[in-house]
Amino acid sequence: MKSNENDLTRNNIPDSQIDESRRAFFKATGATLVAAPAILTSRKSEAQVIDLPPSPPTTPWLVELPKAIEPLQQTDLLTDPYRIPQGPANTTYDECGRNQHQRWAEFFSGPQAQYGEADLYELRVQAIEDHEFHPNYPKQLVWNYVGEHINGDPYPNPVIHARYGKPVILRLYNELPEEHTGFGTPEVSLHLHNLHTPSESDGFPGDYFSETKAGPTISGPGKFKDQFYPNVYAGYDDFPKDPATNPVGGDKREALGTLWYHDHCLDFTAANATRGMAGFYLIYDELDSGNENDPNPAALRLPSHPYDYPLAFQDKRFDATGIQVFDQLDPEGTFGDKITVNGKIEPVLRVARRKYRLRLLNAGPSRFYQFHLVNGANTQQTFTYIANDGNLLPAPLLNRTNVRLGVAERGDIVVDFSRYPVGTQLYLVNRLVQDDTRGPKGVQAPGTRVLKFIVEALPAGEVDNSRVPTRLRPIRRPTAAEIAAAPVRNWVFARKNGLWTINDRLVNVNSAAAHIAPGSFEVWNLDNPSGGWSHPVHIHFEEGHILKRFRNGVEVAVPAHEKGRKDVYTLGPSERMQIFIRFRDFPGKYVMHCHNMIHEDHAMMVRWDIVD
Ligand SMILES: [Cu+2]
Repeated sequence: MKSNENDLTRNNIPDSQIDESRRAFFKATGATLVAAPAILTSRKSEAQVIDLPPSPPTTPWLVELPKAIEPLQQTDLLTDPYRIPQGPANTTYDECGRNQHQRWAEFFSGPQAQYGEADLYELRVQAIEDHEFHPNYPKQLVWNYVGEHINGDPYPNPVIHARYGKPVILRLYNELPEEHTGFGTPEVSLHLHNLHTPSESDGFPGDYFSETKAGPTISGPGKFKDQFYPNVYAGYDDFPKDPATNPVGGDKREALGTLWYHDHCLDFTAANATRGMAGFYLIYDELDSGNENDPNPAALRLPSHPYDYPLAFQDKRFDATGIQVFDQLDPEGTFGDKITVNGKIEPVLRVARRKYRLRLLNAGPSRFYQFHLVNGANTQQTFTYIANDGNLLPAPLLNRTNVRLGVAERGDIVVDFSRYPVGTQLYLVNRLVQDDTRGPKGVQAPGTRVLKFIVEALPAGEVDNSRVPTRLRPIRRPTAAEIAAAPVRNWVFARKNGLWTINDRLVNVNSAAAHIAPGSFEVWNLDNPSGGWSHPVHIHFEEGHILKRFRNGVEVAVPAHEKGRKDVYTLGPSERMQIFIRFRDFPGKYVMHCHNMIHEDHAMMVRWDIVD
């Protein structure tokens, strides 16, 4: 658990002195109050990591996922006059000391939000006592974002449906117990990956809060924090809003679709996210409208709700009694040997005989996946790959057999289950071999079955009008002139004294390593000279274009699914890549980090700022 005193200490030390020993001190301090079920050794050897016994066996296919995942309903935040969302922090009524929402007056008619101006949601981070990962394991404590289901029940880690042109204010209450047991820390910073979000709502790792504690980059603790998501396209300054020609504002080629939110608390992202703080945020627009029967000729009419189905995969480890364990002190973390799908181990999803859009998310903390769809004889089935990292590709990739996902990467696929008779059983398998948190080793069939599909008849009277057009979303690629004119920045991802560094430095949220002019663009070289580790590098706030990839110094082809816009750049061993990225619309502090959350927490992260 962090203390204010420790945070102040870290605040005041220059970057050069935040060395490994001091960092180890913080991590150890952070763990003194952690009790079972966390593993408590302060520095474990590799041998000890390997000695961790495997998770107890589970009987597959005992639990079913819901056939439909309803979106979170809105909360009325406007009836209590003291708690109406507003530009500045509402510290009088216990909001934490966040910075003022940027550009508020461009989205709201007055100092407070009015009815109809934004979609309003409320989530509460809570300790849930009775989560069941699998019927063979005991019900256990998890930490979830809890909303309210449309039927009035608690709705853990809800799926939020948003729309370009309609801002969202998400009010997050932190109701985690201050004195807690197990891994994680009860301060939170919610990051919505990778919406074009103003800095103060980005879930910057130093912006964590609880009722009594505040991170080094916000001004005070509080019970809640409002996050403002303008839901405009990137390029808002360059492509101004116009009621007739550009009603959303920004460059519609920059639209995102499959996003997810998770905790991003400094030093504890892996622990908090794997303890259960992660959910989906899906955003739609005129093109990707979320309605397969949309009469608008511009609409793509991809398979839509309830046949637009998000699936989050997490790797988890359980002790001999079936309770989840995680070592937040070991810089190599805890490698998960059980894969949960939307929080369940080896679940079944009953699907109708029709097309589905499956949104696959690697929600970490550190395992990579290569998913294949197979039948009962392990024969590969084909599907259409339509989006990577939440960005629709310019054109669908047809007849694909696999989706490879680094941590935080997303892959949207369309599977046509109408090709199979009723009763057909199919499996999503992971064929990527990996046995520690350093990275994947190779591909091996038949792989591990993580999800079973059972094909059922289409409900009576229903017709599948969905389609996958030959063109999806146009892309604005950087021009040769822009690339030639772009300043170049080099970032080296390396291991140092058992921790992880970027350009030889551990994270310091108080100091930016790059100061970037608003509206500018740059070429970044991301370099992983190590032969031993893979780093799925995530850059907040803006998507980039991969220009070139190198392995052992030799240029290699950029795979087709990486030729769209990206926010996770997976660097394999001895790999380097060159990317082009713009910095637009909302100045402030952001980060780049390895999204192997274990590397991120042990301290492979760098702050960069957009500043005038
Ligand atoms: Cu890494």
